[in-house]
Amino acid sequence: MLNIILFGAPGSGKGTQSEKLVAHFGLKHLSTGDLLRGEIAAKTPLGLEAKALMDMGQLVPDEVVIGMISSALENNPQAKGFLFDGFPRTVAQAEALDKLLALKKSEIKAVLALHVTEEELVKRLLNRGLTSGRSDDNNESIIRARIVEYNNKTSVVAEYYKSFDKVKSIEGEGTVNEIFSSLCTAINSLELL
Ligand code: B4P
Repeated sequence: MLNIILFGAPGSGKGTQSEKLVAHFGLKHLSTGDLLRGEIAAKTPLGLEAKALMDMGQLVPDEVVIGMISSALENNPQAKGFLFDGFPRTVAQAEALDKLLALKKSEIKAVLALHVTEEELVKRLLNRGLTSGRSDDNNESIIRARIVEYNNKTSVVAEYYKSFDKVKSIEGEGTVNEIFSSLCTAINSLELL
């Protein structure tokens, strides 16, 4: 299986690039943000709990997202690989993912880390907030809180995977197609290994 993590701060292009990558490589896209927004739209108890945290720019509890990913892995036994988008966001989530994949006799092949400056992140998310209807995108202080949460809890996930030599840094500023091309080059170099 080809399992890839697309890693980066909020607004770094994970969702944008994931759509193109799954179409190109035939992977199953697993976005915890999309799964959580699905729960919110369906007004489930989990969705209501998640919405309150997401609206403050905070992470949803680890056990909630790990449970969602565990179900998604079980529900897709035929997948030739997974593209994880926005997950894992904490070291506890990363350790849980490694265990879930080990049960499938599989592992993360690479972590592709998109690098974008904070001012560009804020600009992109405020811009998306004009049309997305997402309550976490239309207020600069919430966007900055999400970036603080990323710096405090998520950036260490890259260190975790660096210790296994799995991280590839990708320039995340440029056109969508330029960044897609860099990601494809990184993935193709893996498949040749
Ligand atoms: P997510 O849904 O994962 O969203 P995100 O990080 O905000 O955005 P993403 O990175 O995918 O967006 P993109 O750059 O593609 O998370 C939302 C919330 O859910 C989190 O804050 C958290 O509360 C919760 N959550 C999710 N997963 C969790 C987990 N594992 N644990 C705990 N909580 C979790 O797009 C941004 C904008 O940039 C778009 O408008 C796009 O068009 C634009 N853009 C993209 N590429 C561009 C480029 N090259 N140039 C210019 N603009 C570009």
